[in-house]
Amino acid sequence: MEKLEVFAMNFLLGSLFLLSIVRGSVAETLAQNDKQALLDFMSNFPHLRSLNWNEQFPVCKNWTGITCSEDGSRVISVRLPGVGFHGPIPQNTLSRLAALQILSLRSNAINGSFPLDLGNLKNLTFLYLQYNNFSGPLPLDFSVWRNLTVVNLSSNGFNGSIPPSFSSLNQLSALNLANNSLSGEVPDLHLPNLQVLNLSYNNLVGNVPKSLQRFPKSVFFGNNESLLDYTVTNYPVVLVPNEKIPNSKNVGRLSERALLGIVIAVSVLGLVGFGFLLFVCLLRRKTVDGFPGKLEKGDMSPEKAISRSQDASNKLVFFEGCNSAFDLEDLLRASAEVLGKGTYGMAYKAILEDASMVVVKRLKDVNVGKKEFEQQMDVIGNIKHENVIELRAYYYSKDEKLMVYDYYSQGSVASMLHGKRGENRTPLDWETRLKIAIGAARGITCIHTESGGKLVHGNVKSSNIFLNPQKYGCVSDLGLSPIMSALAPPIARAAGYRAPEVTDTRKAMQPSDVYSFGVILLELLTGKSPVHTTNGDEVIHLVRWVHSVVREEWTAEVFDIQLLRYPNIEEELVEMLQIAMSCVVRIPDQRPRMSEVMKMIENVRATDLTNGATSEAKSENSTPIPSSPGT
Ligand SMILES: *[C@@H]1O[C@H](CO)[C@@H](O)[C@H](O)[C@H]1NC(C)=O
Ligand SMILES: *[C@@H]1O[C@H](CO)[C@@H](O)[C@H](O)[C@H]1NC(C)=O
Ligand SMILES: *[C@@H]1O[C@H](CO)[C@@H](O)[C@H](O)[C@H]1NC(C)=O
Ligand SMILES: *[C@@H]1O[C@H](CO)[C@@H](O)[C@H](O)[C@H]1NC(C)=O
Ligand SMILES: *[C@@H]1O[C@H](CO)[C@@H](O)[C@H](O)[C@H]1NC(C)=O
Ligand SMILES: *[C@@H]1O[C@H](CO)[C@@H](O)[C@H](O)[C@H]1NC(C)=O
Ligand SMILES: *[C@@H]1O[C@H](CO)[C@@H](O)[C@H](O)[C@H]1NC(C)=O
Ligand SMILES: *[C@@H]1O[C@H](CO)[C@@H](O)[C@H](O)[C@H]1NC(C)=O
Ligand SMILES: *[C@@H]1O[C@H](CO)[C@@H](O)[C@H](O)[C@H]1NC(C)=O
Ligand SMILES: CC(=O)N[C@H]1CO[C@H](CO)[C@@H](O)[C@@H]1O
Repeated sequence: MEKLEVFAMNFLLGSLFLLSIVRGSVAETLAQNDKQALLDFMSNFPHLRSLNWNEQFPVCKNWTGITCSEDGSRVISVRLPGVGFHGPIPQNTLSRLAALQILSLRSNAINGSFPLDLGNLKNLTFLYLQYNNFSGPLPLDFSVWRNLTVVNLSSNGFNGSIPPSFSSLNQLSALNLANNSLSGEVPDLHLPNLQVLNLSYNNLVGNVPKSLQRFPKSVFFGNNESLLDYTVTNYPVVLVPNEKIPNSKNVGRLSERALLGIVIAVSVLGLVGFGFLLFVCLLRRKTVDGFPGKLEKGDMSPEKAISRSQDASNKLVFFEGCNSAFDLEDLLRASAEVLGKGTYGMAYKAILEDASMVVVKRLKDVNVGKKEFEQQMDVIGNIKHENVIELRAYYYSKDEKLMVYDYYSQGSVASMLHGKRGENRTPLDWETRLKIAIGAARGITCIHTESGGKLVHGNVKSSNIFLNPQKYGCVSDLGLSPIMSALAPPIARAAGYRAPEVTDTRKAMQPSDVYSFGVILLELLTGKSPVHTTNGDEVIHLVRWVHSVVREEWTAEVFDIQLLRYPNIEEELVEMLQIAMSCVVRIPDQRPRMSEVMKMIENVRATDLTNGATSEAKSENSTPIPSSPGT
């Protein structure tokens, strides 16, 4: 640590460049035509709930229900379920969004006939218009939408016959025309990829063509009895987890097929029919807005805190605080996008009907049986702390293991620190970084004291840390390592966090969490990723790099230049660096315990206050950091 003192002196004496960051004006690259089309759509379409479509704000980033292509140049998805649209869809509005792939206007009160001008949308892939009041015939020629994969027009007033042109949709995997007034015979539809069909509750007559006799009779209920006069051939169910996502701005997105796959798998596993309402615990607003309505620890025994749905074999198990009901399909598919691939599987964002959002994680390579899985979920689900992201619900079946969490819209600390520069990324000030560190330290400390002090987070990294409403760090994805298969030679990024003694991820211990947390502190201080490459393609490990810089006494170079704009925080930076360095020492026993780390970090700012130093960051608009609320 002497080195560090020399280093600190050096730093203080050294020349500091206070860089003023020129903030580029927020560039809106979205085609003006798309923006205008959306504005025309909204202003000509009466609706009950207001939309936050403010012309001043960037469409792609900020407008509810809109998703753009990766380069932000075109709108590719419009999802506006339950907004209270009424009357007919205004013509020549949506049809101008030529790159549109997903259109969801389900659960509104739209009437009039099918908007034929949507024929312009050659890339349309997912069409959800169910639960409206459309009437009249279906379009004759569906072949104009060659990419259509899911079509849901159920619960409307469409009449006339089913167009045989559906046959030309090679990609079609789900077709729901149920609960309309369709008449005539069912055409012979040769759709090899069709996996979900529902034609029930129409006025169809005649016989079911051979090509559709693989579907169960229930998909024809509520028509002329003559339709039920066939013998079901094999009903093949294939899980189609196609996680390749077309043109989107996030890592991956809109993997509707994957989610559909889940739905199918789930159906097959005992939830056939949509009659089953599965209840998902959604956190109440008050909990979102600051966790004051939290349960007191002693309030409820773990047994009581967990309520289970009635189905005996496979069920969505949720933890306390349930006040909303959704069916699983609503949760998984209706408005889901891929958030990204995590250490243990894909994460999806599901936007529920009431506009609240949850994250659904689909675990891969779970390595334990049901009982052990459930036990671990109970342990995780019962951790209630404002700096730990709460597990809302989970689902276990042979083929699918899902976990449901709250969604944090600002994204992870990793994306805040290392995300692409641009409209959405402003450099994190020191105040914010300090609060991230304090919050995360409190969260991990809480985890380490749960379960008789045995629980390990096991996956501490900046992409698993989010900001709670008070802007403090909040940790996620804990406690999974013991139930997952050991991670083989780690992906480079994960390796940057892993303590040197961890060879088997399943056997991670608390000191290895401390190491990983130290790496996060270094990330916050340096603004650099744990493993990154230099211009010369040399791979740099953050911990080694910081050591070498400190050794060489190239002091000022270690800190993120973004931080050097704030005066009078050098001491805090140096102090934090010392804490970080103590966490990343090689020998596990020599690392401080997490509770000690937490106290040290909490003191970083306290010292500053007693010194009477004021920092720009503090005087701006932030409140002093309160001390630990006695966990
Ligand atoms: C449709 O999608 C393809 C492939 O993603 C793309 O090349 C094309 O530009 C899109 N069409 C329009 C009109 O945006
Ligand atoms: C659509 O609904 C409105 C009332 O919201 C009604 O005045 C209008 O006649 C309806 N149009 C059609 C085509 O049903
Ligand atoms: C739907 O339209 C029919 C007439 O076409 C009307 O009787 C009914 O009230 C409408 N339903 C809603 C929910 O607007
Ligand atoms: C639509 O289908 C065509 C042909 O299969 C394909 O080239 C194109 O990329 C698809 N468009 C999208 C948006 O996936
Ligand atoms: C059928 O559609 C009507 C509206 O057209 C809706 O009120 C009703 O809930 C739907 N029934 C089912 C079973 O989906
Ligand atoms: C469909 O409904 C409209 C009224 O909404 C009616 O004029 C038309 O004749 C119907 N078509 C068929 C084929 O039943
Ligand atoms: C279509 O919508 C209905 C009602 O929301 C839903 O029950 C059904 O699962 C959906 N089907 C498909 C294929 O998306
Ligand atoms: C088909 O749709 C009807 C009406 O929405 C619904 O009651 C039924 O459960 C659906 N059947 C299947 C097999 O999805
Ligand atoms: C059902 O179809 C048969 C012939 O396929 C017809 O004789 C009968 O009238 C139809 N029933 C109804 C209720 O439409
Ligand atoms: C919903 C949403 O993201 N709204 C944001 C739009 O942008 C303004 C300013 O950029 C924010 O204040 C809103 O919260």
